[in-house]
Amino acid sequence: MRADTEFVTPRDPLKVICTGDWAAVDPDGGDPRYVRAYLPRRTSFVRSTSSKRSEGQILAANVDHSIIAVSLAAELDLGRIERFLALGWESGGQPVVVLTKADLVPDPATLAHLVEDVETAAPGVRVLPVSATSGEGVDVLAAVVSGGTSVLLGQSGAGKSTLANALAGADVMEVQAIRDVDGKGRHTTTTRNLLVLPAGGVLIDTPGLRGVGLWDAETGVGQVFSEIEELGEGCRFHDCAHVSEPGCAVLAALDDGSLPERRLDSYRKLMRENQRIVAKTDARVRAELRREWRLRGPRARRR
Ligand SMILES: Nc1nc2c(ncn2[C@@H]2O[C@H](COP(=O)(O)OP(=O)(O)O)[C@@H](O)[C@H]2O)c(=O)[nH]1
Ligand SMILES: [Mg+2]
Ligand SMILES: [Zn+2]
Repeated sequence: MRADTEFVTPRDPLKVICTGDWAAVDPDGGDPRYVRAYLPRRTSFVRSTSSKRSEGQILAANVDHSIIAVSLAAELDLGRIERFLALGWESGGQPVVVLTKADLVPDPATLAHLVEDVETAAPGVRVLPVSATSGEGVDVLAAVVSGGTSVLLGQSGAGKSTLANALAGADVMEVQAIRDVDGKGRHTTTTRNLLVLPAGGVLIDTPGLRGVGLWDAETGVGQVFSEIEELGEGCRFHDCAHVSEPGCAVLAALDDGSLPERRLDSYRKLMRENQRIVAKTDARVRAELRREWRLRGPRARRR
């Protein structure tokens, strides 16, 4: 346990108290009650704020499941799902993909195809079609989220708040009034909200994230593309870049068609993006340290 004030008014944006953090409250304290300590986080869900400033923003803490909501009303964007998955894995929890608005895909064969497509982009991840309208899959999802803390992620308009209401069994979250045909939607949910579910578990609804930047998510990216990383272990050179090296198992899998080219391209893209962010962050941290030393210099000299 730690009760340092630095945790409450931190310089590091990742130490800001956040939805999902646990606090020890003094039961004998007066009114308002005093927080005695914040419990250390088990996991945290972080994205980078904007492309200009290289800062992490913590979205949720102590997440056991990241529920990635993807609307079946819009065309599937596997690249975007992979990006959410990378963040989900990196947060330390188990990701789950829910394909929302399944009532809009009445043909079971078409739905099965869509699920399969998403499964190729999500090894080790459960892909669950759900509909808040028909109730399909909601009980399964309720069971998944009944243990621990879950965070709902996905674009604005994906149906997160509607799903949160279905799981809560009450209209607690505000849902977008206008039907969202292009999947872009407006941001109705502006704050993060924590719900205690009747079937057990805690659910955090997030505002629609139009862009999710990776934040130091190399492990997460690796987990999204676990089949590529596994193939890479069979390459002749252990530092193989899978570009033109002889004996490359990844290129061999591309050639024989067992690895889709889209997957390899997406893997490279997310890895590159992540490396850029890490490099930028390192530069920012170095600059901050230099500034601190400059400020500290004269004072130290006076002493
Ligand atoms: N057909 C259908 N529409 C849905 C379903 N769930 C949500 N919607 C609609 O999708 C829109 C966006 O929903 P909302 O929950 O606000 O999305 P959020 O931005 O991800 O929280 C609303 O107009 C909902 O009525 C569903 O299961 N089926
Ligand atoms: Mg919402
Ligand atoms: Zn290789």
